[in-house]
Amino acid sequence: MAGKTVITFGTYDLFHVGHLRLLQRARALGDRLVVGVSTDALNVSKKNFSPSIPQTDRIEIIRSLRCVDEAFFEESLELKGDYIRQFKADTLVMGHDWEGRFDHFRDLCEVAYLPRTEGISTTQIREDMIRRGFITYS
Ligand code: C2G
Repeated sequence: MAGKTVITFGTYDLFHVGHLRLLQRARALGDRLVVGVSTDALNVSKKNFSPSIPQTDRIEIIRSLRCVDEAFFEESLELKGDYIRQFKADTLVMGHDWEGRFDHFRDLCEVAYLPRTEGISTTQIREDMIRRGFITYS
């Protein structure tokens, strides 16, 4: 395939501008952006976290973005190498909170860690909504 394919992964729960900017900057590193959206089951089993927004809605939002060419469900954290090969990715992009954690994929593709947007996160949005009494945790 002509051009450079960039791949990135994430949950993108309660989609916010930090997610958007990361995806836009990832897309700018190549000609095609493929996004692995972590499934609900993966979040529950590996991160002990149940997303507020179901995976079918999360992937629909990601697919609708102008900067995203293709999205698929990331079923397991251990399959990144397989996904890189499957989509013939030239570059893996991750947020800088993962710095160094994916360097072993450098024999498959380039690996880039991009800075996160300061001051916003899904956790912060959830906490703010709880503080305001919009949602409660049982
Ligand atoms: N992000 C960002 N700025 C923020 C918040 C998030 O740039 N303020 C980026 C993250 O670095 C990540 C993407 O947005 O690249 C998606 O974030 P999450 O949904 O929190 O995904 P993450 O936990 O990094 O999942 O294999 C998937 C991994 O579990 C990555």
